[in-house]
This record gives sequence, structure tokens and C-alpha cells, in this order.
Amino acid sequence: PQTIYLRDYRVPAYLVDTVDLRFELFEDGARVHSTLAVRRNPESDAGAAPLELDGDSLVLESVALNGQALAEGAFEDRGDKLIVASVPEQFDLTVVTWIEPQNNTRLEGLYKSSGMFCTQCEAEGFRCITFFPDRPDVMSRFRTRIEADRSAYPVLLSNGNDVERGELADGRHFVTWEDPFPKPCYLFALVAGDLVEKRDAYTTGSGREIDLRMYVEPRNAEKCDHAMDSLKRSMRWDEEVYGREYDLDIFMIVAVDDFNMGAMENKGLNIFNSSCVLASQDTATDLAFQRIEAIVAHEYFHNWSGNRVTCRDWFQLSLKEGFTVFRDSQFSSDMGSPTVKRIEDATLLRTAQFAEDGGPMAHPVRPASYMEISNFYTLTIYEKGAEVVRMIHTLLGPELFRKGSDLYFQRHDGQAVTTDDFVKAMEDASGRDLSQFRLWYEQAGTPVLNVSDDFDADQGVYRLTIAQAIPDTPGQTGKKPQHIPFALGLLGSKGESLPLRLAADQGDAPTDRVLELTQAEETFEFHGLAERPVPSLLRQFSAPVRVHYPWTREQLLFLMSHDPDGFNRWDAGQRLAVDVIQSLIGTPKDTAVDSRLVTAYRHLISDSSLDQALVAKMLQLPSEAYLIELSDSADVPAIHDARERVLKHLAIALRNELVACYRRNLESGAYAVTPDQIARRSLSNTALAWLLQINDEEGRELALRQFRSADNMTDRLGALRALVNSDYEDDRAQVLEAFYERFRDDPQVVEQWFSVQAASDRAGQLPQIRALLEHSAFDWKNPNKVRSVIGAFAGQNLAAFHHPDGSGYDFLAEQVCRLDDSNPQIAARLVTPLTRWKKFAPAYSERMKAALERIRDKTGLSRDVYEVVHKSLA
Ligand code: HT7
Ligand code: ZN
Repeated sequence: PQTIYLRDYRVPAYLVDTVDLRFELFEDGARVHSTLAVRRNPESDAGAAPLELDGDSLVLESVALNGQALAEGAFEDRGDKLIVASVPEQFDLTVVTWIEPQNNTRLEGLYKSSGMFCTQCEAEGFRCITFFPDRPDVMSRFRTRIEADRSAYPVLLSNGNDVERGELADGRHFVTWEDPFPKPCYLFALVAGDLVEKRDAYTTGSGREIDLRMYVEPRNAEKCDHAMDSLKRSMRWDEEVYGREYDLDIFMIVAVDDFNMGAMENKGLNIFNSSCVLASQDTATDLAFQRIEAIVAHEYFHNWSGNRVTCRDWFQLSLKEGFTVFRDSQFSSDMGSPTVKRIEDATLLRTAQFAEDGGPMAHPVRPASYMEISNFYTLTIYEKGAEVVRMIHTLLGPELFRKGSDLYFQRHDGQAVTTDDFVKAMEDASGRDLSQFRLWYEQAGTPVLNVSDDFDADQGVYRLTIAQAIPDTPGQTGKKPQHIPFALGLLGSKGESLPLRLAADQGDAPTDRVLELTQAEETFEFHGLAERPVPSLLRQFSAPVRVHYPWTREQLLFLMSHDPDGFNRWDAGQRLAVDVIQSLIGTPKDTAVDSRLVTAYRHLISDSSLDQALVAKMLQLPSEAYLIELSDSADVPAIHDARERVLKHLAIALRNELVACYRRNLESGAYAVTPDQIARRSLSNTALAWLLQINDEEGRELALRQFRSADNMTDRLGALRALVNSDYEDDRAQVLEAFYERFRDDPQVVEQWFSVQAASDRAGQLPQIRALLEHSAFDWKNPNKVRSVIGAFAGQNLAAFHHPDGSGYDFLAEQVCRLDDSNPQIAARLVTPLTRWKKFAPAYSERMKAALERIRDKTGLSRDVYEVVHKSLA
């Protein structure tokens, strides 16, 4: 496959002002009539170049220029391109293509899901519908007529406003939609199906009434309220915080079961993976409720950060994704607990994005090249991209950041632009120089900060020296220092916050401040200190970096209970637990666990005056994935064993406190997804899980009772998971069966049921995983099912996946090869755990590499999997 380079970007030779589409939808295929109003781009120096349109898997039926059919020879159909050699400066081109949505298992372009037609055009799916300049800097006004059988497809949707509808012969009907806003074709959408409509309304700040509609299969009609409420909250929030109002008269959301990602922000017609939008108390966990709120917000926010202002090319993907993730995380933070949200974001980044940054697929937030753009919807583009925007927010402060975003939206409304345009707007609005900061977009890899200090008692001066280094990544060495906002505080021996007085400071010194690092190494001197302080570093995780500082366990215990920064309290607890677990790896089973950890956890569990949401997070031991990430040569079974020993030690020592914690947090009253109730359920379910790890009989009874009587999915699934992960084999089988029988008709719940088993070191050994693949509810064509079994096994059941005999790796390679033929995007994502082979101890890494080689040797490998596997083996 060909590599595409940012440096080769050229403006399009032709622009398309309007697109007139007519879809004839049938059971055996669809005919697409497309008329494009094309003109030469005055900004291009290509002159009278041939017109080149992109295509993929299309059967071309006819081509006409200004209404005249083109003779063979006047155009060339190369499959991936339609080339018309000679065209005037301005013309209409009409192309008719035939496609087969019912056989489209890649789920790109137009396809069928549970009997309905739907589309996914980002990044390059529109070319699977018709020939078109499929690039985001070609923006057109779309008019779309959909024709289909009325009884099978009563609902026909596309972007914008419905302007005409009527009856056709043979029981068919049509609806025509018009979108007044020019948009790139990746934002095009079409839906046709037998769906129920749920309606609501929203009045904007300027008094416009927006018609809100959700379309779902009839069986899901009662699962729309949460998404609708989330949408209204998002609309209000974007007006209040960013001054952004919705622009069309209608906003639609559709739920589909078969979807490669979470959701898609098509203009006025968002399409969602059912699992990211449908919820009820009985079927969705707290986590799902929160996720749905965040994703609904994310897709809605794209209407400005993505749709009104879009990307010039796909190298700029983080322009819309990084900024929009930042916006949705601000929103979630405002809707719930800011500290908890920050902990969750940092955990994802440190566990998974840092791993990506340290692996063979590492790339900058603005990549310089790719083979298959679908492989670049990554944690780096999304999550690190959001951290980069967050750092600009930190450096500028909220007011100047808002000034910058206002300028960005006003300057670039209706345009396709670059990440550099975004940074320039921030610079122009604030007067700040962000030239060094731009390196965050260009350099891949996670900066490492080595921090050392000394205290001059005579002068009362505390010196903090910070050295930064950015590791080499594929194709990038010798990196320059970056501009890093580094928030910190200093604590005195009684836990008080000390003033942070730099030499140049006048007046009162703050107790919390952001240093700006710009050099490979720099020293900061804090004056006027009577004693050596304990440093609280990188508060709020103010930059996506690794910090090394030689904290003692005593200091970490001190920070755990005294740091006024909630994030760093949690971080101190994690660092302490990591240290304790790491020190046990490979030691004899009876090696003592540091009793100070028990004391610290006892305090957390027992003191109900503490912020319970934070406590719920602090009680989660560092995950195996994070412990692997921190290791250079990971022996997963040994890590698993050490972590489990610590957990069991804590559970045995704190058994009575855990039972008390469980009972104290048992919910009474009506279920609500509030921060307080979420924390309570998290605490009681953690207590339950720990008790079952030590085969506690009372814990077992509590779990069984909770499983039977729970009035919500969080508690039901919490009890199920605790029992499935326990040694009570009979209970495990019984609750799994009871759960399945109750929810067998609900695909989203069945997905949960699959993943609880696949992620369990007890229920998810390889023979059981293979049995799940044979289960009648498993469906190879449904990405959610594939993720819930194969993804959960390879991504969460780490001890089983990394079985020393290599069977887990062989299994994954086998499934990747199988899926590559039907859905390459999903297959390529599933390869991820194998790509990290260099991080593991030799006995494992050799087998992982061999599994990758087996995938590499499959004939007819897709471009998606080819890129991931070849880069991993390079
Ligand atoms: N912007 C959307 C990206 C997306 C996507 C990309 C590749 C293949 C399938 C896809 N479905 C959705 C999602 C988002 O970030 O909002
Ligand atoms: Zn997005």
C-alpha cells in the first residue's frame, strides 16, 4: 500500500458547489444518481487537469457531462478513481452507480444494520457510495432524495431539512432533504428504516425552537430519555461556556446496532452505536450512563468544532477530535465531579496513550504520514490531542482561551483548516507566543520529566530542578524540548500549603502555581521556606508527561492524606500501590506486604467524612495494564500474581471494614445517576469484589442477594462480576445463566454478559472464550460482539491472553485473519495488543512477534491490517 504524506498536500484542482443525490433503495442493492456542480478551483495551479474522483467497490452505470452521456474513452473507471480527461472550467457531472449495502460488512459507506439502511462516511466512506472528490477540503451543499418501499422503510432521513415528500408507484415513497450548510462529504448521512420517533424541543439562547428527534428500533423506545436529556444539557452548556448556538432547525439522533466506532457527528443527523446512546436503569450501568452523556455531548459539540469549522486534510484530524474531546471533558467535569473526571482522563492517558506513544504505531498529534487513515483514530489524536488543547487553556487562562476560541470560530467559520490555524487564533487572541508549544503537534512520544531537589536550610531556599527528555519514536530522533505547563504545590510538615515565592515575586505568593518549562533542564528556586517541603508535582496532571521524583513511601502516605489537590492525593496512592506491587513481583508468596498500605486503605474505607467519590477512585488498585506500561520487560503472570497478592492481603486485613463499607453504602431510595449515588455504588461493589476474592462467605451471600434483588444494572452487574471472578464455581454458572435468560433479547446487555466472562481470569480461559464465539448470540458481523469477546479477552484478561504457551496470541492472530476479510477496520484495531510485543519479557515477546508474522503472511491482507502489522514488525 501507498504511504500518504502531509508534505504532498495540494489544494483540490476542482471544487464541487452542490451535490444532488437520488438514492433508489432496494433489497438487492441501491442505485445512486449523483449530479455535481463542478468548477475549477481558482486557488489551484493545476489548470485544466483531468477531473479525478475517488471510488471504492462501485459498479459504474453511466457518466454524463452537462446532461450528455460520455462515450467510452472519454472517461476511465479505474475502480478507485473515475478520471474524466477533458472537462470545461465549470460543468455538471452526473454519475450513476450501483452498490450492494446488504453485502457491505466493512460498515463503511452505505450498509444495512438490523434491516435498516445507514451510512458511515468518515473518513473515506463516501467514495463507497458514489464517485466524488472524497477529501474534507471540498465542501458542498447537498440535496438528497431517498426512495424506498414505504412499509419496510417508513422513515427516510438525511442531513438538513425535509423539503419534499410523496408517494411513488409499487408502494414506494420518497423524501427529499436539503442541507443549507456546505459540508465535506464525510459528514453526509442517510438512514432508512422502520423506526420509532421520539420528539422533544430545545429553545436556544436567541429564542429559536429546535426540533429534537431520536429514531430507534421499536424495542428501544423506552431507552431514549437519558440521551435526549444529555443532548439538551449539551446544547445549553455550549451556549453558556463557548457561546455556540445550534444552527439548523432539526437535530436528529439515530441508534444502530452495527457500527465500527461509538458515534458519528453527521450534520444534523448524528448516528450512534446503540451501546453509546440507549439506556435504562434496568439495562445500563452508571458507567454507561456517563459514557452516553459524554458521547452525545461530544457529537453535538462537533457541530461547531468539526462541522462549521472542519479539517483541511486528515493529518489535521486532531483539530476537530482533540478540541472536541477537550470540550466534552470540560462538560463532563461540569456535570459531575471534576477531580474524578480528571482521574479518569489521566488514567486512560497514562495506561493506554502512553503505551501507544511508546510503541511502533507512535505518531504525533498531527501525523506526517499514514497508509490507512482509519488507523489514525487513535488515543494520540483524541486524548493526547485534548491534553494539548487543555495545556493551551492552562497557559492562557479561561478568559483568553475563550477569546481565542471565539476568534477561531469567527475567523474560520465555513472553512477547512489546520491545527496551526487553531494555535494561531489562540496566539492572536491572547498575545502569547506559542511557537515552541507547536512542537506538541509535531513531535511524537511522551516527555519524561526527571525532577530532583535540594533544600538550603540556611537561606530558606528550596531548589527544584526539572530535566525533560522525549524518547525516540519511529522515524523521529533528537527531539527538542517542549513548552510544558507544570502545576505544583509545596506542603509543610503539618500538611499546610506553603507559599511558592520565586525570586522575582513581589507581594503575596500563591500556594498553587503553574511553572512553564521550556528548557532541557531548568532550576526553580522557592524562597522564604522554614523547612524542607514535600513537593506535590504536576497537579491536576497539567501536562501529558511522566514524572520521576524519588518520593519515599512516607512522603506518598503523607500526600495521600494531606495534599489539597484531589488529583495528586489519588496519584500519591497510586504511586504507593505501584511501588508495593512492583516490589513483590517475583518474590516468594509469603513475602510481607507493607503494613502502611493497609493502614492507608483502612483510613480511606472507614472515614466517611472523606469525599466518597474520590475514595471510590483511590480504592482501585493500579490496573495490570498500567503496571505493564510501567515495566520494561513485563512478565504478565508475575505482575498479575503480585497485584492479586496485594489485593487479597488488603481484603483479609480489612475484611470487617469492607463489610461495614458495603452496608453503609447500600442504596435506599430511588435510583439516580448522581455523583453521590455513583460513588456509593462504586464503593459497595468494590467491597463486594474484594470480599469474594478471599472467598468470604458473608460476601458471597451479600453478592447473591444483591444479584437477585438489584433494581439497577450497576448493582446487578457488580454482583455478577464479583461472583464470576470468584472461586464459587456453581454460583458463577448459575448467575451467568440467570442473567442471560433474563436479558437474552437485549443486545447491549448480552454484550456486557460476554465481556464479563471474556475479561475474567476464572471464566475466560481460552476454551471458554472459544465457546463464547460459538454461542448463538455471538455475531461475527457485529463489531460490539467482537469487541465484547475478543477485545475484552486480549485487552482485559491479561493473564490469560499472555499465557506462557502463547495460545492467547495464536488465538488473536487467528481471529484477526478471519475478521480481516469482512471488516478490516475492526481487524486492525484488534491487532493492538500484539503490537506492543517489545515491552514483554523475551519468552512472551518472541511468541507475540511470531503471531504478528502469521498475520503478516495471510494472503490478501487489507491495507488497514497491513499497516499495523508491518509497522509493528519493522
Ligand atoms: N468523528 C467520528 C469518527 C468515526 C469514525 C472513523 C472511522 C471509522 C468509523 C467511524 N465512526 C465514527 C467519531 C467522533 O469522534 O466523534
Ligand atoms: Zn469526535
